Amino acid sequence: MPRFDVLSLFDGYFAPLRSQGICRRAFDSGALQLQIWNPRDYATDAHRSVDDRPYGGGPGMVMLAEPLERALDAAQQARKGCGLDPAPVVLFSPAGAPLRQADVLRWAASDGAVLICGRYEGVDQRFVERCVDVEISLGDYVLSGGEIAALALLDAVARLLPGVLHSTESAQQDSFSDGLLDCPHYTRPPRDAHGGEVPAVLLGGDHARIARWRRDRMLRLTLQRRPDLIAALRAARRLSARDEAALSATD
Ligand code: 9D3
Repeated sequence: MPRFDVLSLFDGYFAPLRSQGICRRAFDSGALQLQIWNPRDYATDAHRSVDDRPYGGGPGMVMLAEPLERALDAAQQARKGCGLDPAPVVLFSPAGAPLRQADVLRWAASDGAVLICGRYEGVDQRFVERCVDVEISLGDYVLSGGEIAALALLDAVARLLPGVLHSTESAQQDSFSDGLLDCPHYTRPPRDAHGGEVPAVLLGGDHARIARWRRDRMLRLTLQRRPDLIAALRAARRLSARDEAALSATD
């Protein structure tokens, strides 16, 4: 049952997580705990400053180490009060390692973390060196801050927690398909108003044939759109001779 403490100047981002969809279930059942800490509440000057101009010049502002450090201490103290050990400290940053499902699985099985959402151009490096254990990015595009990345991590973790999805089934499915893009899905009617048809194999009851069809579609779609994922599976010797045959089929 992980607990996450989030340091953010914009706590409004996190309210919908508690009130909607799958994530709400995770909170309602107690499977996921979340507390938001605003570094502004830990600023010490009259203006409650949380940022200042960068030494050396340049655009934008840099988050002050001091309010972050005090907010982090408060979060770790609160965790200690709940009988938890000090948590790993995550900083969301465009310079971090991209978040992967394997990481999400580990966070879901952990006691959680303190998640720090940067804003402005970045965070004073002295804070990063003293306090941060791991830097995580959401991908190679520019966001306005770390909040969306923190939400992505929390959402990805929440759906894996016991009692949230039909957890065993869907989460296991994730790891079956492990490393491949998903196959197409269909539901009723079998022929829609635009003449769109469901592939015949899915309408028959031959489950072995259906499983093969799905695997083949996953393999071919992944080769088309994410050849990097196919390369990774090959390098890990995770593709069978049958998989390779499906990948070289031209029909
Ligand atoms: C050229 C300087 N910019 C780096 C790309 C400065 C900069 C822009 C935007 C520094 C920080 C930000 C705010 N972004 C995040 O805090 C962030 C982020 C992102 O922008 N992309 C992907 N993942 C993440 S996680 C946190």
